[in-house]
Amino acid sequence: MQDTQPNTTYLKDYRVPDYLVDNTDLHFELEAKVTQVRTRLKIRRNPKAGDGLPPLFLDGVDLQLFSVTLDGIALSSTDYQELPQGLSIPVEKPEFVLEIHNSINPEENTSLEGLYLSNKMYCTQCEAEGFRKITFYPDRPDVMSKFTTTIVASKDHPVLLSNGNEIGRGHCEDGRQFVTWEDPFPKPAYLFALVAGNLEHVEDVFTTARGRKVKLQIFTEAKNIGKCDHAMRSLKNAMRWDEEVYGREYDLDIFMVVAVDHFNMGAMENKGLNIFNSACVLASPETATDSAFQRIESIVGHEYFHNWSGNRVTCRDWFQLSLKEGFTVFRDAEFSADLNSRAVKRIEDVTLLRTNQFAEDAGPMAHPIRPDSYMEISNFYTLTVYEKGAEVVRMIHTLLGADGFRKGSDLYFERHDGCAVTCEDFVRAMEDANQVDLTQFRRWYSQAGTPVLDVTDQFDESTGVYRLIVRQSCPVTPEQKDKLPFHIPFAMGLLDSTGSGIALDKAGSTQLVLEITESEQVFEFNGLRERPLPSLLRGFSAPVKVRYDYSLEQLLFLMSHDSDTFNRWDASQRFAFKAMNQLQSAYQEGLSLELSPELIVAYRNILLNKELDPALVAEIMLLPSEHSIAEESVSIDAEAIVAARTFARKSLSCALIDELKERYAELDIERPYSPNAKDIAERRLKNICLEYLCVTESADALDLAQCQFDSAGNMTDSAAALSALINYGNDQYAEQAIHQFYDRWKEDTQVTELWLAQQACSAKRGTLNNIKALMQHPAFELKNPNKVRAVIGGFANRNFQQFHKNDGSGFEFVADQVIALDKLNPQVASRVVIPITRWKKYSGELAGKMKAALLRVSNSGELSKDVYEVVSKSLV
Ligand code: 0A1
Ligand code: ZN
Repeated sequence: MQDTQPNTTYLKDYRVPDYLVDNTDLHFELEAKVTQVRTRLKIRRNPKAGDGLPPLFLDGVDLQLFSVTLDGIALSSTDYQELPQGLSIPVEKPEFVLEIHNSINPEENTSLEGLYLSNKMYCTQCEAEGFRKITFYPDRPDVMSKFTTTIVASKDHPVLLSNGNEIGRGHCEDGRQFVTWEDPFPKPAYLFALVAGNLEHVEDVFTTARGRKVKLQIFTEAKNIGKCDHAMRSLKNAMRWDEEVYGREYDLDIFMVVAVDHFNMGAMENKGLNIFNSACVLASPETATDSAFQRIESIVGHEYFHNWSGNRVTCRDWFQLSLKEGFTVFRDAEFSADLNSRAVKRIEDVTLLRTNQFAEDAGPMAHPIRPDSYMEISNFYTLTVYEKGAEVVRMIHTLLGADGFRKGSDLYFERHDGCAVTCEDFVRAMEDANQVDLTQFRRWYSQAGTPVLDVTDQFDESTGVYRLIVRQSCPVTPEQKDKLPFHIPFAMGLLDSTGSGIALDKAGSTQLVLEITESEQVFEFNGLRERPLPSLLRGFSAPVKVRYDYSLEQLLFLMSHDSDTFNRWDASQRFAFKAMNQLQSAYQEGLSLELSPELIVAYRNILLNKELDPALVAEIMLLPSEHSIAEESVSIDAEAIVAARTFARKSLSCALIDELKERYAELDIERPYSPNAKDIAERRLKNICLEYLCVTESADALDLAQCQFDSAGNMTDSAAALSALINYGNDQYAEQAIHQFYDRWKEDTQVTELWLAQQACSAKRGTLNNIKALMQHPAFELKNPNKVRAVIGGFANRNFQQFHKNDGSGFEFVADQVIALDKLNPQVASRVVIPITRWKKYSGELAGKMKAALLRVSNSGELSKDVYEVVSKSLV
């Protein structure tokens, strides 16, 4: 049991900082076990903080303190107080210089926050509160300071990097060397970065719209130097895009990116020195899949876009995290949509939101995009803050239109450049630039949960009047019972019986954005000749669930006629959900299963439709995942979900075997690899056909997979073939493919991670015994978050069947791993625990077994704040 309960921090308690730091000079002497840190801070009383001179509090965690000097005079240890969370120093003057000498131990730092070692490279991660693990400092985003950093290291670490511009370098008498960096832009400590290692780099130049030349460098270990081209291309595309779409130019003369193997998240936007998880930056056609190429493009864009939305204008406090993250995810999504297929990007993002963010909104950790409180801020880097936050920004974009939104963002950047601000400031800039009132819209920032729109309609043949009746509601979430109505932009159209869009206003528009603001609202359309078919929430214009009782025929009609590509796909999802629900019920009642013949006909038509973008065909063919079916369930019956989906896939593959073969053959074209939208779409559809064919486990199909495995010229095809062999081949072939693949790629970290994940995610291979064996494999490392995400995360999040085994062994395993990981890396542990926190949504014995596993974590001894918060909130 926990001895002391971690404190909760509340938004309502926000106070401006007592002191400001104008300058921060840092001096590091790097050593694996004892790194010396000397800090010189120019501090002054914050004029906005009131009168008097309260003690100065500096955050500090796991630091060894040697000395504190105030205006050149050494303080004795009785002059200040060393507390568990930092230093408290009495102050007598409104301005002073404070010098601190402390040491840290990067080698022992397995939390990967602060300064740590990855392989042999020193690197930092300071967001959100990692800087306090480097030195004593007011570690909060509203304290912005100009940083100068000197790094001293031995010759084994020839590359020494920090934020800003290099202003000096040289050799020390003892043979070590040093480099000094100066960042001219004041920044909060969370944007500080330092890297030291034996690194190589690729270099390029970007010329800004105004003709300034910016040096671009990507640093990696020598073995990865051939994997940087795609990231460099993506970076230049992002820089151009931000100039064109937002009028934002880069502001330093140099922009550096470093790839590290040990990283808790995807990447970090440190000023001028982005640090990336290797998996989110390194790619080559032989080693990276299409989705890795796309992930890299969007993350490189995301981190770059933060230079304005995050760095130039930052957050006042961590409750405002969505200010930078929601906005930046929206920016990166639009960037990817502009460079690739807009519809496919939207489908992918909405699928993620519906499956995982909706589940978060319905679970014990549900929170608004601007939370009111937290115990550990790292727990709030969530799909809600990021992805739902981006949807909220998108709704503002929809309500104001592209030009209005741009006016708003210009005003926001102009007003707040160099400042630490709030979500409220963002919304106000949007309002002021457009003279609109977003008072009610602000509820999206403060209310949690996924709103539901119940839609019904009426048509009066005699008058030609059609009415849409929309009722909104929002489920109860922790600490929020009653919700006020949201302001919801609801894009819609009406189709006539030929499938054409009906004119909805005098201008002849066939699509309107209705503004829903009341709990119940009626929208009237006049002059209709026949009952129309509504196409609702086009493009997913708001993060809500829409309930409308479509018949199968109507869904089929929308699938083939809706002018909104997203809604054509969405109709197919509704169709598939209906079929899957029928199968689930039949399974639960012990009846024999039969897949709706209409679904088979519809899927055959789609598969053979050469007019449709193959990417869309692929998305439709996939069928909703087990997790999205679970999310839709009132009470999750895991066994029935697996049975229904497995049966549906088998039935489809048997019924469509000839069509699948035909399309596979047609799409199996040899060509040089390029990660462009068209080729990616064709490879995706081809590999989905291959997978369906293998579902039949026929020798023919498995031969195809083997043949593709042996001859694939890129990792997308190779990995798809491996997956088919792992999931559907007989054990001997699967085993052989697994060995062969590992032998070929064991020196490549990214491919090895993929290899681990494929086994962990396989319903067939990823049994608990295999997972445990995989964790003993030399390729696995509990201290590396990517490996943990591949194996433990793969099993718990993407191996629905094995994780949910009726005996509860999957939950027990996850509990064991959380307990072990919490000692090493609390941030990772508190993510790994999530799949066992949603026990209340399960039916039957699984709920009890999941809760028991969670209780075991809860009672396992002293927990980190991170895990304690998630576990305790899930047991309420
Ligand atoms: N700001 C980064 C994400 C990030 C957050 C926390 C981290 O460590 C705890 C690392 C990265 C982004 O949005 O890309
Ligand atoms: Zn971000």
